[in-house]
Amino acid sequence: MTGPIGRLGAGSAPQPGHPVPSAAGVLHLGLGNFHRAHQAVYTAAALRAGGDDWGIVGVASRSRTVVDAMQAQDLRYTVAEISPSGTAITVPAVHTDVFVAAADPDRVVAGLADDRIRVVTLTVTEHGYSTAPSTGLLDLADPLIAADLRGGAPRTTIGQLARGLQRRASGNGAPVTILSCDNLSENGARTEALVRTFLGELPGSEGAEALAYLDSAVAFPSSMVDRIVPATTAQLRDLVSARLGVRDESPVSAEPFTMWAIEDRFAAARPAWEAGGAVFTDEVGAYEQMKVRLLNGTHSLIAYLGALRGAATISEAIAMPDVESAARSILHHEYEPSVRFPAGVDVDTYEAQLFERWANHALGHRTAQVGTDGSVKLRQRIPEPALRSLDSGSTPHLIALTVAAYLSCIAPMPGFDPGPHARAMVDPAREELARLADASTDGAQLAHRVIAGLHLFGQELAERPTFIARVGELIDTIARHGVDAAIQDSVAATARPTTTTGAHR
Ligand code: CS2
Repeated sequence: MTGPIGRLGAGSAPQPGHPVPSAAGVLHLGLGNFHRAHQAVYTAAALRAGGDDWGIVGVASRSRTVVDAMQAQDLRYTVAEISPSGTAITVPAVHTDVFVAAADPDRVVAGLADDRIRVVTLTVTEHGYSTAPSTGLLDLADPLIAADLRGGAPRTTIGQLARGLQRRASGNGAPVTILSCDNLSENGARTEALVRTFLGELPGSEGAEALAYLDSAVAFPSSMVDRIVPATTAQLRDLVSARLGVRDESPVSAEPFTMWAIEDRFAAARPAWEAGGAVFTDEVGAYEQMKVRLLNGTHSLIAYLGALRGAATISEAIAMPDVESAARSILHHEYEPSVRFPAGVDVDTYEAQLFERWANHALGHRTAQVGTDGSVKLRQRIPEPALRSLDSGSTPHLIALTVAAYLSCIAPMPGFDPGPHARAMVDPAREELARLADASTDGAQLAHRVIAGLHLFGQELAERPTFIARVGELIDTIARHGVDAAIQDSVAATARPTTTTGAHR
């Protein structure tokens, strides 16, 4: 590139191809890359289909990065759809305002109470729901939740929703829909339960009015979201700026594949997201199960095995034949039998697509990104299919390998070096797990402390000694003989006929 170039803005951006929204109808919590490459793109299509009052107010939780960049660019940014055959660029232009919740917490509450807002959407990640790993319920021991319950400007998503709905209720607020777009099963019902718990925990009858308002005027439909969206890199900024002829400091890249299945249970009006291909269905539960297990569960396995094998990206990892065979094995033997597929979805086609998506080497989706927050993500992905296998008399060797590889990355046994990609993974439980690893003499002890002691994967798996022992063995195999040996062992054990008698599962 030669010489300075201007900055992306309303005057310099390509025309969005839809009316620029005149007002906001959606408040979105979690202004990250996923929202900008998924929901925002569907909203752009909805605006094209009519209804220019469906703009989005985007709220970032703590980081100023995206907010500052978008504010300097008249709220514009680029979506680069990247496949091995090329890159397609669009500028959605659907936001009417953006701000940071931590800097302006009252504005979140005021936004939720504003009757013009008819839909509140969430992409706050699994970590953003303040649940206790052992129970999956609201973590009342979390100091941030405790502080939000005491009062003042709320800092947690659940506190913000509850306080906002309280204010809306006190002004006889109009009906509103809260739509979770995170990778949790039954994400709508769970969000509702968390908000209700919060309101129920308020002193005296402080939450009563809001609870009654929830009964009559608030809907929490579930939704399944799917699009692989990597973190933004300097390389992407350069590529996009070269294509646009102006500088975009905050572009987002995404794979071509995109899917959104939504339960059609809204309290009031909503954008015509079907114009962008969203599916309104009463089978959201089946879509969620299929996606969270087949895509996300296998994704975790690929990320941890890949990182331990030195792979920086998911495409490098899945190109390794033994990682691919582990992925095929977990899909066929452990995840697929645990899933009720939605009508009309062909399993073989869906799985073939998964391998194609993971192999998209142009995307640069990092193993460290997928491996981040494993302590909260795996809780959504592995317990139910693992329990199902155990109950049917077989050991889920590849799910056990997922856990063993995860712990080897985040909490390596003393003397084992998991390598730079594992070290780059961020995890809220990292310190606690590392302490447990340091105090353990072998994998069996570590697995026991994490699964049975901490209940990191819930109460039920905590009581399955066969599973815990298998995780322990595989941690030792990884530390002593390398991850390749652990993959071979797990894949071979899966292929052998089952010998479990059913005792001590
Ligand atoms: C990934 C997901 O980071 C992860 O844990 O499994 O972000 C995945 O890329 C998306 O859910 C795809 O829809």
